[in-house]
Amino acid sequence: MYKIIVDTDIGSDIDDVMALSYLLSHKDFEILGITTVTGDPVGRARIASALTKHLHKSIPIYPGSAMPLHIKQIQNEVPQLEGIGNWEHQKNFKENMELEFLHDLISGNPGEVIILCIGPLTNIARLFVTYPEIHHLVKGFYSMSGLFSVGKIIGDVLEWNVMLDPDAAKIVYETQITTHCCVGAEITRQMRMVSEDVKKHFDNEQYKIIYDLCRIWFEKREYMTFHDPLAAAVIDNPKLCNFQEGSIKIDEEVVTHWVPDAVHGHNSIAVDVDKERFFNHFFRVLENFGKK
Ligand SMILES: [Ca+2]
Repeated sequence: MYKIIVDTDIGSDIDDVMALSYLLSHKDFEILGITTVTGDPVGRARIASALTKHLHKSIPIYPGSAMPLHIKQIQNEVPQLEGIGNWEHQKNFKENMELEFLHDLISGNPGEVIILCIGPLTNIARLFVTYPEIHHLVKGFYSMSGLFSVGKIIGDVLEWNVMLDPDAAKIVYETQITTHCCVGAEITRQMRMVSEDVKKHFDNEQYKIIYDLCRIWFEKREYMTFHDPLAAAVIDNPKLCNFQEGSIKIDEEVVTHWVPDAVHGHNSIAVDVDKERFFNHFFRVLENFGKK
């Protein structure tokens, strides 16, 4: 059983809904807590609670940082809030308690807790700064963040989660954790599916809540990219990707760089992915969604 904390910006890109649904469906994951990050963290917490309540799971949810450490927030809106209108959800949350909550979970389960960060890294950076010894007690840290093969990439060279709070990303990347694993955008971008094909999976009674949350996405976009679910899935299924050891650096333009170094590096990144295997695994796990 994996004890996991999920730190998420659920409510913007749709893939956080997919990642959380995956983890909630997976019999080998025990979600100890959920924290939310970026603009309107309470709105994001409400969306997460709609999923947990629907599945009758009592998982504590704490809204975290609305603002990056030093720069302006550009992810203020939570478009998927529209999707929870008909679904029961928690409306009030304890605010400004997320760091204490994370600290208590990790120190109460020393060496057992895995953190999965699928949003900007603000909450986790603040945790590591506020409690400078806590990272020694973390079993593993996984994130969907960074973009590492810049030379080979056509299009954007900046990755969203790092771009929204590069100062936080730098702190987290420099923190030594036994397993410190990033799945970068050049890998997760490959996990793309045509919206019509995604709809075929979720347009039925079992997945009605997921479908409602995706509705706005489907209206406006032809594709869905499963960035965050891949970062979640490699925790229990590391064979989905090959990984390399080394160090992550962030330059002044907020571009992430990868320095392979199996001896001194404490980061690891995914360097490839088996897309078919991922989707087979993902949808197999989702078959348990809502089933006891
Ligand atoms: Ca996300």
